[in-house]
Amino acid sequence: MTSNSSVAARSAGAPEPPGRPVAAATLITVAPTGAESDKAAVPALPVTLDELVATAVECRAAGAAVIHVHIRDGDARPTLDLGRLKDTVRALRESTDLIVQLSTGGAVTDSFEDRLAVLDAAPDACSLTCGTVNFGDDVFANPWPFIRELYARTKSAGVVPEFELFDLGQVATLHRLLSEQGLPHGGHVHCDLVMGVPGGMPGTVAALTAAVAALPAGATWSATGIGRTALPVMLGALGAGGHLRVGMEDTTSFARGRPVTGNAELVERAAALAGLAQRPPMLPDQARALLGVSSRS
Ligand code: KMH
Ligand code: ZN
Repeated sequence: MTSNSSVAARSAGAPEPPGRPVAAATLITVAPTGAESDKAAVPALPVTLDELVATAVECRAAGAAVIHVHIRDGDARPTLDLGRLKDTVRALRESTDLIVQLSTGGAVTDSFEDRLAVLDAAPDACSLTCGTVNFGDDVFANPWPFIRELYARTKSAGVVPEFELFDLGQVATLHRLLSEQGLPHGGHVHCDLVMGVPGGMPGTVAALTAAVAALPAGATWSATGIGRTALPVMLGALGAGGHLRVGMEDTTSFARGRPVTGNAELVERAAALAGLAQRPPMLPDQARALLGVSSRS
């Protein structure tokens, strides 16, 4: 048998390879702002509500289905002001059909109380980080009592959590959370591997593979690589059947020495790579069905 005919024989009627199923389409989440970059240093960062809405519209057109939102105050500093959060949710819903996912991570300086209160802005979804991690020179604190309280509140508020995982130990905590409190609102577990944070797991394909192998059965996942790990993580995630998160929260350089000009070009690049991988971007309605987020009536 030639090597070509052996390939044909293997692919005709051969069972699916073992492991997690590869999704037919790619969920792209855009994280446009974050809490870490300064507007003065990164002028293209969307920090006002108008800038955020304009970015959201462009990113939706480029292939995003979910927006992961951090907001800023009038001086462009990170804030969890509830009035601003409510205005933001409303404005994003009025101008796009994106799934609105508010950050409950906020900035490293935010109190647990303020982070819990984010749910009062009634987003479709929220982030929920599964453990404390060194975060550059800072510490992003997520002790167990806070995690379980936040998770319980997502259920009573009817908000779909996305489990943010910065290292392998946080995957173990996710298992602990699910075994204690059961499935999230919406009934589906979706995780985001945040890789390459100084203090968290590295943005490598080896780390990605180990983290994915440890996820709960049936969970779907996306991945994002911070800074220069953005591309290796994106390519690895596409190859391993995962989904993508991109945006200026995680990456402010498009290429070496070339700053990002706007979030849309990061979404366009992710959508193009997803298309090349024969897994084109998912529409928001498909993403709602995947994640268990109710349709907007
Ligand atoms: N800004 C980081 C300290 C999240 O959004 O939930 C936390 C963060 C995670 O970005
Ligand atoms: Zn975030």
